[in-house]
Amino acid sequence: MTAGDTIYALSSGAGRAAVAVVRLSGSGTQGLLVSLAGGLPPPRRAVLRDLRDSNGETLDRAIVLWFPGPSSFTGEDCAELHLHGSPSVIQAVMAVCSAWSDVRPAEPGEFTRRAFLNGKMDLVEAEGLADLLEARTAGQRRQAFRQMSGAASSVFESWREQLLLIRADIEASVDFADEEGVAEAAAPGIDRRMATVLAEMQENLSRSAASEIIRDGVKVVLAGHPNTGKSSLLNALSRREAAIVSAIPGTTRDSIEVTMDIHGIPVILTDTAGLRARAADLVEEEGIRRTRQHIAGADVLVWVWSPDVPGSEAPEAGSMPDLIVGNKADLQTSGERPSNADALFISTRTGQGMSVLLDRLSKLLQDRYGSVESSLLVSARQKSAVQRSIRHLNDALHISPGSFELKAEEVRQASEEIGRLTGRVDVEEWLGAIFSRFCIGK
Ligand SMILES: Nc1nc2c(ncn2[C@@H]2O[C@H](COP(=O)(O)OP(=O)(O)OP(=O)(O)O)[C@@H](O)[C@H]2O)c(=O)[nH]1
Ligand SMILES: [Mg+2]
Repeated sequence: MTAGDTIYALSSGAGRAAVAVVRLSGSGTQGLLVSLAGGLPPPRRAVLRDLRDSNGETLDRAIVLWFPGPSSFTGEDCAELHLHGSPSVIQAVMAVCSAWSDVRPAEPGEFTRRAFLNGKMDLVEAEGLADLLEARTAGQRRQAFRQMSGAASSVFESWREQLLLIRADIEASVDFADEEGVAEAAAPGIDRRMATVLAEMQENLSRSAASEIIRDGVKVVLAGHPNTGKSSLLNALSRREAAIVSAIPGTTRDSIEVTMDIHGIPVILTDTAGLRARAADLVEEEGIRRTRQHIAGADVLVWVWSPDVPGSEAPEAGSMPDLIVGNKADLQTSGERPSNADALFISTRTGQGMSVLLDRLSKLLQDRYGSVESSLLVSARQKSAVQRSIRHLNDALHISPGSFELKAEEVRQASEEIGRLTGRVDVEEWLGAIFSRFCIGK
């Protein structure tokens, strides 16, 4: 990527639509806009203009927006062309853009990348923006918005600032170890302040597993013996024929995943191969091995049994189902119906009990994952950065007060990890913190 390039892209979705948005960024934007629209509109005001190619042919009548840098999304000169959304109009306007020298199609994520490089957003905000664009549920949307809007970043930044100041205090103790009073003045409370930041990080880390689940989806796994109706249940819950259903035990060989939204919580619902001691063949055996893996990795395990499959009530040894569901309630069998009030008995055929099951599942998901929006760490990258920072802080706390240099070094690494988290690691800033705090000019 050459920073000098001007980039353009169709920023709205592909295909026929009422409106299509072509976006431009870079120093060539101004010249291109003048040529296309016959002049530069006032900044940040929507104006209606005829767009013309170099031969003077009118291509479209469009809404044109001009965002001179640095007050733009990328920090560079930017423009938006709101065109009529036909492929022909889009193609004609893009052809004019590409004919301009030093103007080229943008690479994926390049506008956001430029925004990051120009300091318009940090890495966490960029991640939040990416998450927001992918958000499928209300929970995902809220979580992503908090990251994108900088609310999470400001907390991370405050951790980093506190660590910079703590380090500045330790450094001062080193520099003035011989001077009476300075070391003593700086030393008290350093460990306590470190412990406070550490506790805040740890608290966020402990809540982060649930946030990550909200981001990626809760893994709900349907397991049980063959022929109990797991695939039928997956189809009923997802309201589509995603899995093959048949009366032959061992129909499902490979696990099948569907994503769905249960009252704002994203769910990855997985249908698995029925568990039985003797698999019919190697393929089924492999399927059963995968079922066990899914059971082990499930966030929510649903055990499905049915009265016409003897012995199917008892969950797989060692597994801890969150819900046990008896299926085929419509069958007039001599099979025992569970008597306790908690027992769920449904029929995927008649729909009996399905709403109770959905309510129960929804309540379980809400209880566990419904209030996780307060956790700030939502991605594996963010989590591991904080984990590393915590490790350095723990080490720092265990270093004896006399070993200033070692302690300071651990705190430096701890703050650097947080700096990496937001993408703002900068040695100059660190020096600034020390010098501004201690008036070392004396
Ligand atoms: N009577 C009745 N039959 C059902 C019900 N749900 C499923 N079945 C039938 O039970 C049989 C097995 O259903 P599946 O959904 O394929 O069962 P499975 O648990 O996925 O089976 P495997 O893939 O072999 O592990 C099919 O013939 C279904 O039509 C129900 O509520 N009532
Ligand atoms: Mg099946």
